[in-house]
Amino acid sequence: MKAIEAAALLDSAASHAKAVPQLSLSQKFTLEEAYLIQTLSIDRRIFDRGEAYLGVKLGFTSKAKMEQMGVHELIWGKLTDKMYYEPGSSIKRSEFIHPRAEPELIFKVAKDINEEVTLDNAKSFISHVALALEVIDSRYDNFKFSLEDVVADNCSSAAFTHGEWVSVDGVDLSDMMMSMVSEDVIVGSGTSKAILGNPWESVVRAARLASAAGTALRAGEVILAGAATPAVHIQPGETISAFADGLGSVYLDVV
Ligand code: OOG
Ligand code: MG
Repeated sequence: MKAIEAAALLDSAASHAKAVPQLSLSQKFTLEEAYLIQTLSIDRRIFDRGEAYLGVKLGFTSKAKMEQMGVHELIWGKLTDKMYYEPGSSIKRSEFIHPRAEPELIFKVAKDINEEVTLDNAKSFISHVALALEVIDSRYDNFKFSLEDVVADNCSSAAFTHGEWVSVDGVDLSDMMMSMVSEDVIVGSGTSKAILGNPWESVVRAARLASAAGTALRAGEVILAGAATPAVHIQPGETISAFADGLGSVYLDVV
């Protein structure tokens, strides 16, 4: 299958909420080809259907996630406005295949990043941070994939929301308790430290990935930093919320 066909297959699987077999079961492909498939599938959203590009997401930034999914390399995907939900809004289970939620942090880029960023200067490119909830939904049968499969599938990106933007000067992200609650039960909790040892490292790594790909992270775009805890399945009738010290809470109603 050509990259353009694989992109169409995965995009259609997402649009129709119907899983497809892992690509790697029928063909070998490289990580570079996987990113090409990802780009071509995002191009369909942006150029064919007019979705707006919002920024990037990182995947497998925490051990918990790597272990849950059996993939141990940092990956990145793209976010569009179709994936964004206002906080507190309803999300339709039927529009997804086997959605799972995870609590995350999201950064707002204040100044174009087209250079190497370090932990020391990362803050100077970012104005705000917010608590986020990401809904991931692999387009593959049984939520199973190889590294290349998941990259081609835009890192399972499906939906996200976030709470109020907070100035980065007012918060300490280094060891923040983050939890996810469903119907008054804690379904996941961890510290922000689980995200690459320090969530600011997500900005460093996103900048590095962008530079390696010959692109930039632009002012106004977002960086979804990666989950600190394993993802949990979500079901209709459920309200799924995330909480973090200093960043408040955010929720989605699953209908
Ligand atoms: C891939 C996406 C991983 C994260 O936060 O680590 C991810 C997946 O687990 O399906 O979004
Ligand atoms: Mg995630």
